[in-house]
Amino acid sequence: MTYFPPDPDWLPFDPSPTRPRFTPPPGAVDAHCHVFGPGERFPYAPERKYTPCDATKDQLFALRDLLGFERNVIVQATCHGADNRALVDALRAAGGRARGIATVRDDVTDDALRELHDAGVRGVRFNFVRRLVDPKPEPYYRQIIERIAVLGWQVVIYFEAADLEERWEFFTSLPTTVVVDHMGRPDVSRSIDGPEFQRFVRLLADHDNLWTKVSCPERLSRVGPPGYDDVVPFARYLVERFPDRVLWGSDWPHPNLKAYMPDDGGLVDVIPRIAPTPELQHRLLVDNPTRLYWGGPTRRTR
Ligand code: 0GY
Repeated sequence: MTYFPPDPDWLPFDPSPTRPRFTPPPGAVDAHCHVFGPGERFPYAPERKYTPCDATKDQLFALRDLLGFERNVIVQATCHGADNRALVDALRAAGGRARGIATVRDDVTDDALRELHDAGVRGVRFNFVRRLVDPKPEPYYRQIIERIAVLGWQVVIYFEAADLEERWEFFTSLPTTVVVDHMGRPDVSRSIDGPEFQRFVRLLADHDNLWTKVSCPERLSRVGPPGYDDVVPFARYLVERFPDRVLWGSDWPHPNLKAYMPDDGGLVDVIPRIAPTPELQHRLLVDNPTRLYWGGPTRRTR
């Protein structure tokens, strides 16, 4: 058994978040969160670029209940590499109330994919953020897509805003549903109408297989909590323009934040400001993630 001390500057998640004032509708899904370890049972990957504090499935499920959510989509984090055992363990323990997004290599076997599917995995994540991974050449990802598309899985992509132009052809050629993490990480000190964010808007407007998570105000904001006022207009713009292709996630346990750790209840209280009507809230928190990860019910919105 190996003990993995967290990085010296690692900020642990808030151990006692507040209960939010906003009550999510029944069936709400937290569509972006992680489990870390525990490292002694599920070792962190040798190729990882950070070592977190443990953040276990039981702690995640307790948070889900406190925040008023019913389901989670657990996303494999880079600190576990392509070893999805902690993810699968959490999915199996969730009793149908969680789905997963895995990381796989191009040599993954069909049996391994089938096992992930049976546990509740419904997609793979390709991460292009260089401080987290060393991105691979495009054929590598295409080989994986060929393998997972037959399972009906989706692709989640994580990139920095500045990378979108360079990877446009690749992202727009993907044949599956594609979900972009954290609004493509806009620089929220720039204008919503400026070329950078509008390039991202065009990505969604011109490709109806692309979705996005309106998540991570704590990562993107310059002004910070409690209001995250600089991020709200960007998220609200996407929710109002693409109401049937947006998801919300807490991003618990908030890896790699360096300045402060958010109160998770406070993050939930941002939701009614980015999705200002009950109808938009229902689509964001219930209809969209249920359709994408649990296969229904679908509701025509356009
Ligand atoms: C996030 C964001 C980050 C980390 C990861 O897989 C990861 O390690 O996604 C980050 O550092 O920006 O979505 O959790």
